[in-house]
Amino acid sequence: MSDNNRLRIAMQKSGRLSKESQELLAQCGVKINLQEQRLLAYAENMPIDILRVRDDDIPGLIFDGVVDLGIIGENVLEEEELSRTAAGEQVNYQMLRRLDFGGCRLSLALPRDLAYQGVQDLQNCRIATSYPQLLKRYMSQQGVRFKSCLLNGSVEVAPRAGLADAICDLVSSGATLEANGLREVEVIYRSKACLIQRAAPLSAEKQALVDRLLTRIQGVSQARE
Ligand code: PRT
Ligand code: ZN
Repeated sequence: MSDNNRLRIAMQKSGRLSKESQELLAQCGVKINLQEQRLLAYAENMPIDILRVRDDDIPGLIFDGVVDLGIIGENVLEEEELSRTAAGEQVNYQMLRRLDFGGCRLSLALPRDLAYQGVQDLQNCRIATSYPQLLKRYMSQQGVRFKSCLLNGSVEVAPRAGLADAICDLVSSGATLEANGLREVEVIYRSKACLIQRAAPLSAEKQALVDRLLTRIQGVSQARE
């Protein structure tokens, strides 16, 4: 990778967070020449390198200190944190700021025609999800036992396919649940994109640059209110 004096920022390459992550940096005055297929992009006017990866890789890159800053959904961040903690690892990072995009909720949903009175009704059910740790934490707080079915995509078809009784998936408009004959019954986690920093201290120059970016992000967000 390029020289160590440049601030390394990881963001999603392509997906729901990419456009607004790029816009956030643009609003901070960072001029990036993004070439669609490239993993690495360079800022023209500041000592910043952009690493464009799958969103799932971003928490680990921060926890391992491989990059300095990351823009990531809190859902993915917290799932990876819980997963590493469960594996006995220590996880350290700094939460710099919640951002104004990427809003969604992680919800439990059931086939529409199934009766539901409360989360106790899910006792011993099989629940399909891409977020087993967040689901496990919620269910143990509620004192409800369940069986997990890990799917990294197409979670919403699991009940119809006979793989699970219920699902726990991200929802924004609710259209996907609706289209699959499912009903949202509990919101277990609310997420937004956030800006995080690795735990190990940065050089004085890099930290000064991070502080300048944060001031600009704050300015942009206040101007919107
Ligand atoms: O390729 P890569 O691994 O980087 O991307 P990805 O496919 O894993 O993630 P992506 O781009 O789909 O989402 C990135 C992040 O955006 C998520 O981790 C969330 O923090 C945030 N986000 C916000 C969402 C949604 N809204 C969302 N609606 N992520 C996913 N969805 C999906 C959901 O899983 C379901 O399939 O959209 C569907 C539901 O949407 P509605 O509008 O029909 O309710
Ligand atoms: Zn992903």
